[in-house]
Amino acid sequence: MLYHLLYPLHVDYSFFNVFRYITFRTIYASITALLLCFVIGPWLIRELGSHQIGQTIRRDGPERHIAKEGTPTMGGLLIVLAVVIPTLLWANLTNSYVWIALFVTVGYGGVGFCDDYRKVIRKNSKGLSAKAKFASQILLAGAAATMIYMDVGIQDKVSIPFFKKLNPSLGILYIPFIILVIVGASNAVNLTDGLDGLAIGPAIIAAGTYMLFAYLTGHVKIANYLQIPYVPGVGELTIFCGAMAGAGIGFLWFNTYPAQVFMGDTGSLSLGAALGVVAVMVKQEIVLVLVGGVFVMEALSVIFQVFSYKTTRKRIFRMAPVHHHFELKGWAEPKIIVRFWIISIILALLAISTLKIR
Ligand code: 57M
Repeated sequence: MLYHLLYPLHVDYSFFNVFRYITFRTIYASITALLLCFVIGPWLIRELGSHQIGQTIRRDGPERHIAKEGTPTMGGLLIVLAVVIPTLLWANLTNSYVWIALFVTVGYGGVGFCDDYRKVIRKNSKGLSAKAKFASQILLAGAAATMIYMDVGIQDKVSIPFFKKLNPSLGILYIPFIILVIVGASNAVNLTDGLDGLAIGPAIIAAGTYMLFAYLTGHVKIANYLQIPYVPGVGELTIFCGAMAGAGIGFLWFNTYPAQVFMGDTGSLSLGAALGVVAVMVKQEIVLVLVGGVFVMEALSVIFQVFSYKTTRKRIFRMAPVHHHFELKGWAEPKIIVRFWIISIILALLAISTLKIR
């Protein structure tokens, strides 16, 4: 909105030229997201608390979680608002990529909200049924995939990290592939969200990494120089990613150990899906496995644990997802969290290096 209102003034006042630049608007989108969190956060946490929108803690998990009973949840509302509002303010709203990213973020936030609402307010401990949740995720991702494939005309070629010339075309299979990326990312972030700051830290790092990818992919000269796919207009997603990183840092202010609020499915599903859809649109889909390596590791720990238990009746980990394993080994919560952040930073750097090592 600000872009549309203020940039045209550059004809009379050259200062307003600055609104043309994606870099400038990204910085201010991040700052706006942060400020929104600081302004709305304390009020929202008070409101959630006063309406007793607090977490019920399962008794079969690590014992130390029992002390977290009643921590306000659904803090993801803050994340979604702090992503959407700055994007609407600072991005070019005639850009389809921006709208698809917002559609997925709000859509998955809505699914998460329904789940949290049923769990917390209607005291239905199971929330939405697994089937309903999965079906809504597929439907939303399917709608986004169709828009990406049909409307905005993104090529169905997938970039394989480390291989400059290997870009297989998936044809119509690109649609199920996109669905897999979005739904997979969303559920992996959800599984990771089990310790204070554990999901939001890697999400901030991933948003920062995709902020860079979006900028490079949308810049014709840099994209040609790096020999990565050039996608005209996708640079506007830099602003969306900047807002996501800002919203994440703002949320971490309150979610850091010991957490004053949890994001709930409202936050985890929307953040994961947002990362997935951005990865697809900036043509760095496969490298998401590396950028979001902590989320992948958490999801794989569950898959291996379930498989091993079903086939051999033996567990690989003391408990999955793997953060519970370290808790049960006696590691302090902040130690697990910060170490997972460190792993995320290393993986993000490796992912960025794939731009050159090809
Ligand atoms: C999300 N939710 C947290 C909070 C957060 C298939 C199976 C592996 C599924 C998995 C599962 O249910 N995952 C879904 C995990 C929960 O956090 C809430 O959920 C939101 C995210 N969706 O925002 O609202 C708890 O996590 C803790 N928490 C924090 N700080 C935070 O900032 O401390 C969350 C955010 C919160 C709080 O305690 O209550 C969760 O862990 O439930 N299931 C599991 O993870 C279970 N694992 C399991 O059964 N493993 C088995 C098999 C199936 C693999 C095994 O290893 O044998 C464990 N989860 C819990 N207790 N809580 C089992 C024991």
